[in-house]
Amino acid sequence: MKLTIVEYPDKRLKEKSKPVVKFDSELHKLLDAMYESMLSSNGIGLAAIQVGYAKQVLLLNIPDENDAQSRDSLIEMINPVVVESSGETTYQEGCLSVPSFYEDVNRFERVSVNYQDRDGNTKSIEADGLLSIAIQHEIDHLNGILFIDKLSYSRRKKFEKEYKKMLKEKKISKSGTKE
Ligand code: Y12
Ligand code: CO
Repeated sequence: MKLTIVEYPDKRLKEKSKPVVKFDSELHKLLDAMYESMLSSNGIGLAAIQVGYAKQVLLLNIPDENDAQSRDSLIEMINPVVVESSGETTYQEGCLSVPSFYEDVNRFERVSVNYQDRDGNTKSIEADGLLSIAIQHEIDHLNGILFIDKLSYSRRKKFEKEYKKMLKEKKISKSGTKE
């Protein structure tokens, strides 16, 4: 299954994802295809809506201290729910659906999350650091929220201007012609 990353301002990114009820081979196929897409795009987190599926499914693959990503550290979360959160932290985030843009976002420092694995088993995790930030970023996707929605009014305005310019330049370089 070949998946394409959905990019802002695609309206699908505003959709609320639905809980998964069937833990079957279709779900496993989606998870495996998402993993391939995430790795080939140099991502460390991906939600199903970013490849056009409005399902409560996300992946996290935080690099180790040598900046290497291994399948052993892949976390697949189905139907995740944040049950506890504490502290505050700020991190410069990026998103495969908002290419070439990075901005500081405020998040909880630590979160505890209940979720299900690909076979429907109930799991829980306590996270801090980059994993905690990535979990919150990806769960936001399941609720139709992008990290750019968390920016101040003025930063968002600046983003919209820069992003529009970037899209225009991309279009020109693809067509090879100027207006
Ligand atoms: C901290 C903050 C945010 C997250 C969510 C997951 N975000 C990503 O995985 C972002 C990946 C990303 C990859 C890019 O591509 C390359 O670096 C080659 C990228 O660059 C371009 O789009 C040009 C931007 C974002 C987790 C933890
Ligand atoms: Co994202």
